[in-house]
Amino acid sequence: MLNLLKYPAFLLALPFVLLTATPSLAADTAAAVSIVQAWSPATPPGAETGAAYFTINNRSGAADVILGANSAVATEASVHEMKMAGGMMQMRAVPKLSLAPKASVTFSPHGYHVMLTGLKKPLKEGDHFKLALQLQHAGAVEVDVVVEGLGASQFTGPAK
Ligand SMILES: [Cu+2]
Repeated sequence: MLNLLKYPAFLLALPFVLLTATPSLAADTAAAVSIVQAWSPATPPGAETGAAYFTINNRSGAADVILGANSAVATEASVHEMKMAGGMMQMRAVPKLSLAPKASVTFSPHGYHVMLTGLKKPLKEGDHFKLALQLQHAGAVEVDVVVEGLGASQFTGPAK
């Protein structure tokens, strides 16, 4: 049994999100890869960049690869990683991110994120927007991203 104290609330909400996820249109890859708990911190007025975080689940028995991302809210979306290098947090682009079979990867403020570059308007708390990831095998997988508060550090719930 889970020790509930060790798990943030957003993990406990996972079954609900899985049940309400939109099925993929491609029958042979339906639900092979799903994205849940997608969120972005709000951005201050004038900010040109934002970030999106989520958990991506590969339920298939085969590995897959995230090849890119896109969203109508920004001119460019790409997978990045924060990493400690020589005592400094550095950000680097990850053009191909492998997903092991039957594995999940959680994007979070101290690890992987989707960088949104060239925001067309500020991300406002309570809003939500579509983000699509391009996978080598599963194809395009879309998710609804909830905008949390300015400076938020985790997903707190579905769209308000
Ligand atoms: Cu970045």
